[in-house]
Amino acid sequence: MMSINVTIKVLPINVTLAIGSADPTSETRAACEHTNAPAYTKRDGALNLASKLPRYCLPPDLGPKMYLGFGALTPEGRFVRASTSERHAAGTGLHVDIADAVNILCHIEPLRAPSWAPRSGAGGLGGPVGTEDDGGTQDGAAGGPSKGTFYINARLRKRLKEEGVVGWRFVQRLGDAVFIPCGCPHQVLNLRSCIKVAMDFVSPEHIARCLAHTEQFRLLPRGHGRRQDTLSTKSVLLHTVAHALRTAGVYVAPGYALGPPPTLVGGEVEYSVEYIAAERMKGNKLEYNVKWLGYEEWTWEPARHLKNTKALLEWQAKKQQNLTVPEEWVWPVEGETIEVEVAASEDAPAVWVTAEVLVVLVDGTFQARIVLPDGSDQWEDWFSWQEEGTDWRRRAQQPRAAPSSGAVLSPIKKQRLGSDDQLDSNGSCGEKAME
Ligand SMILES: O=C(O)CCC(=O)C(=O)O
Repeated sequence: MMSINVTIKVLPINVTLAIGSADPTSETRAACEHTNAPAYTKRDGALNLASKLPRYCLPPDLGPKMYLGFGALTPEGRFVRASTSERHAAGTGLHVDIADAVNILCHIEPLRAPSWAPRSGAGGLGGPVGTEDDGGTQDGAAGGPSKGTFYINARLRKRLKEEGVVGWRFVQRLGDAVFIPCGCPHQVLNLRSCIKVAMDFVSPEHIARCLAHTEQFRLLPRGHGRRQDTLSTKSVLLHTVAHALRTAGVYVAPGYALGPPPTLVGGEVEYSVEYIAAERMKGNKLEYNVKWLGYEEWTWEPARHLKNTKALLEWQAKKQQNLTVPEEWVWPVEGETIEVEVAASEDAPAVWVTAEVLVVLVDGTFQARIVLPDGSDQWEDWFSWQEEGTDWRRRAQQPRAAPSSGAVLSPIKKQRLGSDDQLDSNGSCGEKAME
């Protein structure tokens, strides 16, 4: 596929956007995130409430989106006399969005602008019920290609004014990032052919409005295109409240978040890494399998996320030690049942429980799923060939004891106790279960 390179100049970075390349997503996203309000526009920005959704929730589609717009002006700076369908391509009709958005004008075709447009070049033109001075061409209801059915032209604008509805009109210039608040009716006319990228976010200031619009969309008739909650607004709100309570140390919902609250570093939310358990190449990029401190969760993270962390140094040291798997070692196979040692706390006696081998890596480490015999809990953990006989063993040996219901156990090598959530209903640490 042909690829066009466009340089986007958005402070504080310059991004080269490869239009037509296989995956321009990361570049467009970088452009949208590096606005002058990254705490809002970054996917994990502290003031972007969508970032409060936990990792186990499927995130809403916040973009980035790319708008490729045809210009409404001729090279001489007059409005084109075009067919309705062509006019559709020169703008986006009147609509409201359920999320806040930032929209950046990245590229404009090099053309002469009309005398009234600013010298630096105007790509898009918009604002709540504000439109072009159309010179007679935009005379009807012209909808955008996907959004909005109506385009408010000069005649309709006049009528709206008589009803007391007025809006603003402004020109978006090359490199401008326009913030469009959720629920704000707006339309766009591209004066010149241009490329814009946009990204959605959910600000604390507008979450109430997001909810109100979600509610309105819910009441639309069945089958209506906008009768959907694309933002998962209520989930976002619920998890924001949970996050706030947890951060304030007020309340932690059982089983919801066992981990310590994340910290804010440079306006970004950061979680603590407990340790790295494995690495892999995805395409030509190195990724690490990360265990998050206090969370029963593993995620694959790009190497850059782990830069300069203690966990990475420890992982590299461990890899150094693990280099040679002894020839005589019998490799576990995926699906094999083994036993692993688990304990409720440092001091509690250990018990062996069965686990299923999930993945075996070439360095002699493997991941296993541990399931408590009574089915009350299960989790995944990593083991290595060196730990055979201490942290795990083959099935032939008899289990020492089986834990009874209600006990909350973790592998001995990774103690995770410490929060009230892991106490049993009597407030004890499940010692009864170990007897
Ligand atoms: O720039 C455009 O053409 C449309 C932008 C817009 O209306 C939006 O992002 O909601």
